[in-house]
Amino acid sequence: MTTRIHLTVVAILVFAPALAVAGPADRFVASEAMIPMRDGVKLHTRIFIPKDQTASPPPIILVRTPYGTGSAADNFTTYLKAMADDGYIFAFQDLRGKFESQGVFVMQRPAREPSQTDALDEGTDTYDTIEWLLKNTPRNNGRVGMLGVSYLGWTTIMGAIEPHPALKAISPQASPADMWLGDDFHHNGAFRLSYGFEYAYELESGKNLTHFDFDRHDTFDWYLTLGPLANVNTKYFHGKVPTWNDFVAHPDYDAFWKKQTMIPHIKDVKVPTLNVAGWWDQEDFYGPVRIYDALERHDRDHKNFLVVGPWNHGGWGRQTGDRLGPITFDSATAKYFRDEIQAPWFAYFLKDKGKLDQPEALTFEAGANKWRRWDSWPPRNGAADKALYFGPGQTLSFEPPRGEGDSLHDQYVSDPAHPVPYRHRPIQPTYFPGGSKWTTWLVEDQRFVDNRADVLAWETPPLDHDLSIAGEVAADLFASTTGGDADWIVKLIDVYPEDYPEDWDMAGYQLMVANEVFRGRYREGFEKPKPIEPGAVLEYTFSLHTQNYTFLKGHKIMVQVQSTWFPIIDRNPQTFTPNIFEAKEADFRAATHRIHRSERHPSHVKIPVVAKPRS
Ligand code: PG9
Repeated sequence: MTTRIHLTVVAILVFAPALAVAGPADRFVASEAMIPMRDGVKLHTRIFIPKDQTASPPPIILVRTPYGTGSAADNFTTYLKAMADDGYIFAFQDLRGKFESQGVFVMQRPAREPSQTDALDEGTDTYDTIEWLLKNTPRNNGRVGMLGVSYLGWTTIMGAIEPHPALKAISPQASPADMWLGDDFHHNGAFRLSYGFEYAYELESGKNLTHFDFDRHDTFDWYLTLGPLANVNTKYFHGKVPTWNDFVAHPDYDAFWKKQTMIPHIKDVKVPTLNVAGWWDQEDFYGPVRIYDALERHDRDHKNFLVVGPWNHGGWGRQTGDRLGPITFDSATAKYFRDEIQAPWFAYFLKDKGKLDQPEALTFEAGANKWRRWDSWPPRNGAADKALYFGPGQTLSFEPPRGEGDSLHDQYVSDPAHPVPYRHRPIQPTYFPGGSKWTTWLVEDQRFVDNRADVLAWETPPLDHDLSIAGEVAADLFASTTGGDADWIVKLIDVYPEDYPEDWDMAGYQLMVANEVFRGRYREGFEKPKPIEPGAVLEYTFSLHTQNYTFLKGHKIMVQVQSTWFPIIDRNPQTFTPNIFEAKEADFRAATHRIHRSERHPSHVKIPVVAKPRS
């Protein structure tokens, strides 16, 4: 096999014309290769070799993508600039079945079981690619690194489950870990409709990417007019989008989703790993922290690290990172990451350069606008959980509620025919080429829904001191409904002072700091949905994930609860139907939901309060 691979490479290197790339990639010679995998399928790979032949032999950086490699060289202007300046061989590869690669694309192809030694997965494709690159790129130093954001972060971690011995450092960034529990396609069983629909179509309508052709700019209207989810296949996809069919066939957390997640395959830290996440990542925040956590359980030799910055999805790879939407951070956080963390990380492991000054976890504490170093994440010491209880008159306080009685609740009518928009309308298609506010929706001012009758809010008085949190935020709701099912959406919000001369646009701004949705039918287990008994007060506890944030003196803390978040989350019919993807129009009914706040049913949000905020 080796000889065959070798010959193929030579042929490609001879026949593919070497292109001199203009601009920032000027110092590379670019070529293309079709790299054969063990089953004979060839994967298209763009290779950039430094022109400078006098420097010591460079390591190889491998990036594997479903999104095409045509603009790979653009990475040298920002995301990979510091590394390009330092001198690496870069290889960007199309996954099986995508763009110019042969084979069949499978959305997040599951890792093979250790016993399936003849099976193929992203790990074997990575292995075969590394083997080829080592033998066929001139002057490489025999070491390989991998990195990438999101799907590319996922291929990075998948490549490290049964790694090639030359793979010496990786950085999976915003990689999804579990598409049903918390990443792109579902959160706690609630289906991420607009993302799931648009992404599945985009990736699976052809070898290249194809945007779904909406007939209107505000997709809020489009999805509402769509009606029940069954109409997707009847009217648009006609059973031709495999991932959509999987959504329909696997509404619950069944073997399909459990096989797709790589978490059970993580049994060791085989390669030094720099996990990267953004606090306001609109796609995959659950994943990178979950992967860090899974690796950490096996990290005997201290090779596993975490960095979380004030970024949206992949925000560390673009621009300077001194702001996100209107929120400012006082320093160039993304540039800092690229120059002072990412580049030194790979230089240390792949070039023996410098020393590693990487704390176990490095998090950016927005509000205080400072980087913090931690010995563990979430911190084992230094923060204590405190409950913020919902009270009468829309108050929120650390004092538990007193008394009993039916009146100790707040209520709203949640109507699937009039769902709450998850962001300001118009809601442009997710990846609309003309510009979409998708990328910053998590930092939008929540006042746009604050006065709706179907959004409840409780808030503290202005804080008389800075209050910092570091660790996990969690919701503990006691709720009842007149329906047979309900979604519970909880948002922890920093309310800026009304008097804010620093920036009047920010006066009274409601910034989401943590949030999550929970589909009520799964309160007793994700594998088997159960109807909610109408009128029964039930407890729902779920994580709003970890955060490191300072609510500044004079700001208020608010919690909002609502039951629709459309169209990022599909509408819960609120009548129990075993599979919501097959629900009928008549199943969608308004219901009255109550959030209880009595001594016996003290709804609250738990926050990890840092004992002494550091300066
Ligand atoms: N969030 C995207 C994704 C990753 C993996 C699977 C599905 C979607 C991405 O940005 O790549």
